[in-house]
Amino acid sequence: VESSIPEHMREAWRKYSPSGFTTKDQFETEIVRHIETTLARSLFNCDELAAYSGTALAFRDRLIMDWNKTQQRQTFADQKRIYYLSLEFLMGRALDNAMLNVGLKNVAKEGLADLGFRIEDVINQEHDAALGNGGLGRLAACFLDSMASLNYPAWGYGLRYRYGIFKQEIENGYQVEIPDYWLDFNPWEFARHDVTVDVQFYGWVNKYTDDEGKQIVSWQDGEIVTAVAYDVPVPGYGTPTVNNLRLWSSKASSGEFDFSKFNSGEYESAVADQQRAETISAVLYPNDNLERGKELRLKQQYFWCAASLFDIVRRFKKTNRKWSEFPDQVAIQLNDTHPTLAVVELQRILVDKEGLEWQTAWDIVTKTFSYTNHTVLPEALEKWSVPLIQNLLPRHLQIIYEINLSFLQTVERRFPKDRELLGRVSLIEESQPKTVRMAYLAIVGSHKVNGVAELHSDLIKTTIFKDFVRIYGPDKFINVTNGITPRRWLHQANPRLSELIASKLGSYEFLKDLTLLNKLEPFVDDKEFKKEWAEIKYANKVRLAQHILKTTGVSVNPKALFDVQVKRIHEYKRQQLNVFGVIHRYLAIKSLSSEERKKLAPRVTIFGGKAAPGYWMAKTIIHLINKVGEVINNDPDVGDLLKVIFLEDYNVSKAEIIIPASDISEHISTAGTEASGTSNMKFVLNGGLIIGTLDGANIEITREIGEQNVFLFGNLSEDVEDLRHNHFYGDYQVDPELQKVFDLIKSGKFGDEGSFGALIGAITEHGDYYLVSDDFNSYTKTQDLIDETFKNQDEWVTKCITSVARMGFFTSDRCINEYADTIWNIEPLDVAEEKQVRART
Ligand code: GL2
Repeated sequence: VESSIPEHMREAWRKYSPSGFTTKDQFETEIVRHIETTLARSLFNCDELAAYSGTALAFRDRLIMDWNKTQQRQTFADQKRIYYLSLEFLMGRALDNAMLNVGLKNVAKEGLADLGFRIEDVINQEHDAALGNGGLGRLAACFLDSMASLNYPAWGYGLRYRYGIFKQEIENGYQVEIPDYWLDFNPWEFARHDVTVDVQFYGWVNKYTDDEGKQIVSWQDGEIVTAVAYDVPVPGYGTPTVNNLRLWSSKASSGEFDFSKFNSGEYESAVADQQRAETISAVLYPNDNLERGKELRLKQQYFWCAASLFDIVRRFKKTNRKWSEFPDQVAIQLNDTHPTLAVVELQRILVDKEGLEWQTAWDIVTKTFSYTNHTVLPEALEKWSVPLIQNLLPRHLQIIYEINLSFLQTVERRFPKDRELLGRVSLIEESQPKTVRMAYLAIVGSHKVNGVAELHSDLIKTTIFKDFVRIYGPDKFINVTNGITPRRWLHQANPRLSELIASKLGSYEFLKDLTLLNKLEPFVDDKEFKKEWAEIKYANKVRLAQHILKTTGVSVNPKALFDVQVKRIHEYKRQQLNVFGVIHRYLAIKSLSSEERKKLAPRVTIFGGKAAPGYWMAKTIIHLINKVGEVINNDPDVGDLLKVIFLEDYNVSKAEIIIPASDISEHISTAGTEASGTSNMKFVLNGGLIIGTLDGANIEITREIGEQNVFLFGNLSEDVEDLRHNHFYGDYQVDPELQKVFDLIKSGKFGDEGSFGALIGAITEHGDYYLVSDDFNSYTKTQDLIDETFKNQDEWVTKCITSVARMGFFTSDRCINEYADTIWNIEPLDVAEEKQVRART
C-alpha cells in the first residue's frame, strides 16, 4: 500500500485506535458527544431527529471500525471476491438493522430512555433508503445482508440516486407522485472524493496500425463524466464482517462548471453542462417489470458498469497477477440484464486497453460473469436500439457485433442447416430500428444463467431461452430459488415472535440457521405457547389498526380477519381480481338479512403498492380500490363485516409493520407470470397464511409447508396459453358472478364509470389476457373456505405455527450459499480469530 504508516510508528496507531462502545454508559457518552459536537445541538434543542442522528452516528462509529478491519482482512486474505451488480438496492432503514446486527439494541434502548427518548420514536425518524422498485431491489438488499452474515468477501455496486422511488400520496382516490429527496442527512454513506472514475460517452472510434504493426483501437473525444464513490457499510448479523456497498454518483469531470464559459458570460450553458452530468445519477426509473428504452437510462447503465469495472480491475491489478487468474479472483453477478454492458466493457478493457487477444479475453469474460433472469414478461425484457448505442457507445457497439459474429459462427458450425435458428438467437433483432437483445448478450457473456424459483427456471428453459439450452446444453441454466433475510423480516419486524421462538428453541441460533425452526413443530400442541402466539399476532394487528386509523381515518376491528395484498400494482399481479372479489363479497353481504349477516366472518381487506407513473391501468386499479373503499366503509349495512383500506406509500419500513399483522396475504398472479415473489415468504415466516396461485415460489412454499396449510386456487401455468386462445376463438363467456360485479361498477355506484369501464373492457372485450374471469370462481370459493377455516382459531394457529416451522428453506442464507457453491465458486472468510479477539476485549 503506497501511503501506509511506517512499521515503527504503527504501535501508536494501534494503541489509540478506538474500540467503540459496548456498555450503556459508553453509549450515552457517545450519543451526547455526537449531538453536542458533530451536530452542534444541546439538551435544550434535542428533538427526536437529533436523537436519531446521534444514535446513528454512535452506531456508525462502531460499524466503521469493523468495516475497516473487514476490508483489510479481505485484502490480506487475497481470495476470490463476489461483486453483485444491481441497479436497485431497496435497503429501507439502516439504524434498527445496525443495532440488531451489532447486538446492542437493548443497550441503545436503555441509554435512550435515560436521555429522555423512546427507541421506537427514534428509529421512526429515519428516511428509508428506497433505491429500488420492488422485489428485485429488495432481493439485492437481502443478499447483501446474507453475504455479510456468512462472511463472504462481497461488494455491492449500484448507483447513488439523488431521488429514490417516489413517495405516493392518495388524493381523491388517485395516486399522486412526490419526489423522494432522501439525502438531507444520511449518516450511512461515506463520500470517497478520492475514489473517482472518468467515464466516456459519445465520440468516435479510431482504428489504425502503430509503428510496430499492431492494430490499435482507440475511442476518442466525446464527453467525460466523473463517477464519485459513496460507500455504505453492510453489517452482518452476529459477526465482525461489515461488507461494502459502493454507489456511484455522477458529476461534471472538471468538478465545477466551466470557468471560461462562466467568465465570458455564458452562465446558463456553463451550468447546463454540470447539470447534465449530475442528471445521470439523479433519479431511479420508477418502472417495475417494464423497460422503456430511454437514452438517460442507457447512460445510467453504462456509467455504473464502467465505473464498477474500472474499480474491480484496479483492485485486481494491485495483486500483480496474470490476467488468466482474473476469474479466480473475481466473480461478477448480473442482477437482471441491467448491467449487461459490463460484459462488453470488460472485453473492451482487456482487448483495447490491456492488449489481450480477443479469444483469450473472451474466455476470461465468460468465466467471470453470471446472469440472473428475474422475469419472463416480454415488456420487461431489455432491448436497446442499435442507433442509440452507436451514438452513445460507438466502440461497444462494434464489440457487440464482434461477439455476435463469433457466437453465430459457433452456432452455425453446430447446427449447419438451421438458418432460422441463427435469426432467432442473434444478439441483434432485425427490427426497425435494429435492437440489441440484452438477455441474449448476458447469456452469451456468462458461464451460468439462473432463474429465481423452480417454475420460473423451468419456464425460461422451455420458452424465452429454449434455443440457448439447445446450443449450450442444459447445465448452463440452473435454478436458485430466492430467499429473504430472517434478521430483518422476522427478528427486526416481529421482535416478539422472534423472542417467543427463541424461548422455545433455547437461543437465537435460528436467525443464523433458519432450518432450526423445525424444532418448533412439537410445540403445536402446547396450549400456552399457542396462546402467546395468538396474542402476538393480535398485538401486531392492533398496531396496524392504529396506523390505519392515523393515516386513513378508518377504524378497523383488530379481531377481524386481516387480508393483505401489498406489492407493486400490476395487471399481472391481479389486484383487480382482489377488488372484484371484494365487490362480490359486498354484494353477498347486502343480499343477506341482518340475522344472516351475524354469521359472517368480519374481514379487513388491505391494499398497498405503487403504480409506475406512466401505467394508466395500474393507476385506475388504485382509483377503483379507493372508491370501493369509500362506499363500503361508509355503508351502515356492512359495519365491521367488511372494510377496504388502501395504505399510502408502501415501502420497506411500512412492510415491517404490515407483514407481521397479516392473517391472509394474497399472491394471486396469473400462473407463470410472477417469477418468484418474495413477500409470500415474509408473510408465512411471520405466522400468516397465504392465498395464491400455482406460480413462482408459492409452489415451493406449498411443497415445504404442506398443501393443507396453503389456500391454492386458479388455473395452472401449462393451461394459460390454451385459455387465452379460447378467449378469442372459443365459446367464451365472462363468469356470471363477475358479471354482476361489473354491472354494479357500470351502474356508477363507485363513480368514474368511464375509466373503470376500461378495466372491465380488458376482460370482456380485449381477451382477458390475465385470466381474471377464468380464475374468479375458484378465487371466491377459496375465499369462502378461508372464512370457514378462520372461525376455528385453534386450527388456524396450528396451521400458522406448522408453516413457520417449515420455512427454513427460504432464508437468503441458503440462497447465497447456493450461488457461492454452484456459480461463484467462492468461500467465506474465516473470522474465528477476529471473534476471539473481540470476545477478549
Ligand atoms: C422480479 C419478479 O417480478 C419477482 O417475482 C421476483 O421475486 C423478483 C426477485 O427475483 O424479481 N423481476 C422484476 O423485474 N422485478 C421483480 O420484482 N421488478
